[in-house]
Amino acid sequence: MAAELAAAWLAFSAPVAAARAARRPMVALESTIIAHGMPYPENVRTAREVEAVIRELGAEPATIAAIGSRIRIGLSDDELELLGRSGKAAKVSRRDLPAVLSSGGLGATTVAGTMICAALAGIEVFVTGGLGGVHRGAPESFDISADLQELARTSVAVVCAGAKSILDIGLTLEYLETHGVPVLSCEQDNFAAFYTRDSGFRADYRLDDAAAQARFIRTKWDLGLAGGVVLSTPVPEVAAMPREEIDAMTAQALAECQAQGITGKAVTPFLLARIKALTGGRSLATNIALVKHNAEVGARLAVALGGDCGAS
Ligand code: PSU
Ligand code: MN
Repeated sequence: MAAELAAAWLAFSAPVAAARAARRPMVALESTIIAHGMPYPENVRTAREVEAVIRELGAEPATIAAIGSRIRIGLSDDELELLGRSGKAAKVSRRDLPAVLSSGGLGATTVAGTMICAALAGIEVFVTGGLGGVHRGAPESFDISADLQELARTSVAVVCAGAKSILDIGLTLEYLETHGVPVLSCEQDNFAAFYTRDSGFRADYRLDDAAAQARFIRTKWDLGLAGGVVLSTPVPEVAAMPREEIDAMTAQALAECQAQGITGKAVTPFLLARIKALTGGRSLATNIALVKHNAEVGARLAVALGGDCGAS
């Protein structure tokens, strides 16, 4: 009954509906990164390129947003353009979904919001840029992304380039440990740090191979251990930012954020935009490169989960 009620809020694009009917592997994509994480027109262009990467590797991309009182699973070019260009989309996390759907507004889903929608749509793999996490100064501000709590409860694998260095990555990993969320890494032992490859913190398990990642994830869910899995993969070496530069820019952006009294859901978009400006646009190129690389890793995982292991 509950599932039927939820299904009435979902609307699938024709390509995603076809992939579902044929039980082909699917990969969910978020829309906050489009509406709030990158400037126009790079945001829309990147969204389409990321979808193409996933298709090329044999999975169907499903970009998710709230449009016209429906959770849209799979977006047309016009809908991507609307999200990326209008500047009017709300940033939609768990608490915001009822508001945007009941009012018929335009909503870009965060990692947390997209995980919920992907799970409702039966999509097991979700590709993003970087996870939200525990913000620096969280012991005072209480600013901990709802992404982490969603990972604790919703059974979707989230492929990311680690968490942004604007966060306290050590505390982010502690929080995930407390909530029993496994953190996998591929291509290196350590958890990634978004603009840079190495956070300095080890991931729980290194699994380079998609089949091994799929076996781990399927085993967790077969055991009834609900909740997400994080799969971290580093930004390709050629696109990584120098660590000293990103650290200095991050410190400056954080100071400006505090001085301007910016709080709540506005913090992350502000920091991303300031770091982009302070690096003369280079952080945006890094951001785009890492999302595309995540898409490759996510597509391979979706194929592995959909293949040998069999969808449950
Ligand atoms: N990673 C990016 N760009 C983004 C985000 C993550 O590369 O824009 C977004 C995601 O949607 C994530 C959100 O869920 O930032 C976290 O926001 P907050 O810190 O307010 O929870
Ligand atoms: Mn926050």
